[in-house]
Amino acid sequence: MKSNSLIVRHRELSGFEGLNPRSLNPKLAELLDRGAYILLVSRKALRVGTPWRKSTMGTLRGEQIIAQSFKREGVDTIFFMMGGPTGGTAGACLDLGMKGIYVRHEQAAAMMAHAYARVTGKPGICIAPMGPGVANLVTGLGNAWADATPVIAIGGAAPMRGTTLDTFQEMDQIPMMRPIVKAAYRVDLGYRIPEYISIAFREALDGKRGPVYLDLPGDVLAGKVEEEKIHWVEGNSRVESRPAGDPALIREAIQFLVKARRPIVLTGSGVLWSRAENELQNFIEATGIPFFTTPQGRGVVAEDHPRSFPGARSTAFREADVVLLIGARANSMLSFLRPPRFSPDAKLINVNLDGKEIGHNRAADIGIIGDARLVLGQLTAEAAGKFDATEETDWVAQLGVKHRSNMERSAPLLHSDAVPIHPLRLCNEVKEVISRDTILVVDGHEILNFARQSIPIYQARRSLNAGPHGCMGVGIPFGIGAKVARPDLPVLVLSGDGAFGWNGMEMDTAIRHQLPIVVVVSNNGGFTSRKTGGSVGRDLGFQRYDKMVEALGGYGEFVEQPSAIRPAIERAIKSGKTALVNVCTDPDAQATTDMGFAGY
Ligand SMILES: Cc1ncc(C[n+]2csc(CCOP(=O)(O)OP(=O)(O)O)c2C)c(N)n1
Ligand SMILES: [Mg+2]
Repeated sequence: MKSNSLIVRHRELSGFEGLNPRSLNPKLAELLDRGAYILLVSRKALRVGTPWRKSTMGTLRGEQIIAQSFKREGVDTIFFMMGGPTGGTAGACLDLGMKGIYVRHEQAAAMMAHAYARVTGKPGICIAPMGPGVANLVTGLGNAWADATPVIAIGGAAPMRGTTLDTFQEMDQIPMMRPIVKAAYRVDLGYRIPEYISIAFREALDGKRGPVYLDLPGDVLAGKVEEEKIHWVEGNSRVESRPAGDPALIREAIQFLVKARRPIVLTGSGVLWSRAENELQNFIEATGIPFFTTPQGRGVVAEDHPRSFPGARSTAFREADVVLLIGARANSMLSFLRPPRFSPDAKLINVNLDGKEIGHNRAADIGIIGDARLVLGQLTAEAAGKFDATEETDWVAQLGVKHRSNMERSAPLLHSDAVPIHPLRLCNEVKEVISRDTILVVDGHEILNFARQSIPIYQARRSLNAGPHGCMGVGIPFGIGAKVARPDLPVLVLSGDGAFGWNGMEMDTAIRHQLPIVVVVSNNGGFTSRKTGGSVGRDLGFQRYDKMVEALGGYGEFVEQPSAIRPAIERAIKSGKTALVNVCTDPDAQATTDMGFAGY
């Protein structure tokens, strides 16, 4: 906080408009005359950071140009932290009617923007103050990069006129960001701000999505620019056209699939970004081919569809003779598509918008560059009359048997009355209590793996998790970002007690902004199972996270008995508040996973 700033608390404040801050406090009036920023804080409603500086007619400050450029790009929400020199940028965005969510840690702002992007399909926006604030964005932006998600981050920077002077919080921020974003630019001239914002949007959304970082020096943000000199980006500068697949390769792909005895369709987040869920379902129903998704691409078709066999995933991957991969990367989530997880003899048809992904880690027999929606439409048209989709082939029957036997094997634990509670029992209660359209966020290790096996996802953009980066701490910020994106949908966060710790303080953010997310903590007293994590640095104790949330003004429940789980979650939902249900689970329960995360 600048030394010439002052925080004014005003209980009855209902919004910034119409309020003359000079009337609140004589000391404030004096500071305002000297060009101070003003931050207004209220527990009920708030507007933050509008710099109460007079703007000469015909000029705009850099921060106002950013806000106007965002508006033209359709931005309706920003996630931000106050502080110099970007506080005025957030204020200018709020002045234009955007919703502002202000956080307790910049990492969380980046993660909220990430979830917002995954749920809406639009880039999420986060704004952080310079130096340590920007450094705190790194984990969130790195995670968005690993998850190929469009986030646009505005970072404050020390003024250009002070570069190299060791000015306050001066740091060379661009090199810090470059490896974890698609593009990073320092915005050096105020009149070019709209061009940089346009570049950021186009870069974030082009092909494989990803985060973009813009570095904004304080003097560019505060500097005035004559309006006629501003390089506004007019008209449609964002191309929405999608590439279709090469028709000859589409024909070849269908010939492969017609001849296949054990084909599978394997899809990733590319299908979600392209909004190709209906086209995928049509293709599956036209061909009868069993389908699987990456952990991040779940829900694109309901997982209780007759061609969904999640319990037979390992068998299907190992024995498939033709794999049709669509909008998914051959990364660790899919064991690089290599043996022993996949057969060395399997034929691979790889469909991706980004040609660089085709052939990565495993050569493709057919590589199709194209948008998932268009290619799936082409494949369905080409498949007409060539498949008997209703036929229960030996392959479908084999996967069905395997799926059912695996489900039956876990049934006793799903219904176990043991105390401490088995995490699968907790997952089963969550599964029973949530609606099909709930956005489910899962964070943690054992609990993530248990939930993956036991809670189906039924719709597109209803599942968020720690992602291909396995980034602990996303749970609460993802829940908040998802709720802001879709206030009409219920949001439930299932989190490990360890994972909760990273951004647990964001429960305060949810409470302040009246976002009724329900967080269920699988509290096994530490990081991972005792069997996985050993004894070094594992134990956290069975902390009362529910009391912490109550103290912040939310709703809390503490559960030790299996039969008490569901009523507690139901009461939490009914409370209409930001809620946390703290469920003590078995510290020795260890999930099995066939992911081989660290393997290469
Ligand atoms: C940011 C980050 N730091 C550390 C790790 C390493 N890590 C992976 S799982 C895990 C513990 C998760 O424990 P918890 O959230 O309690 O879930 P549980 O396994 O106990 O269900 C840790 C520390 C990570 N993946 N991400
Ligand atoms: Mg734990």
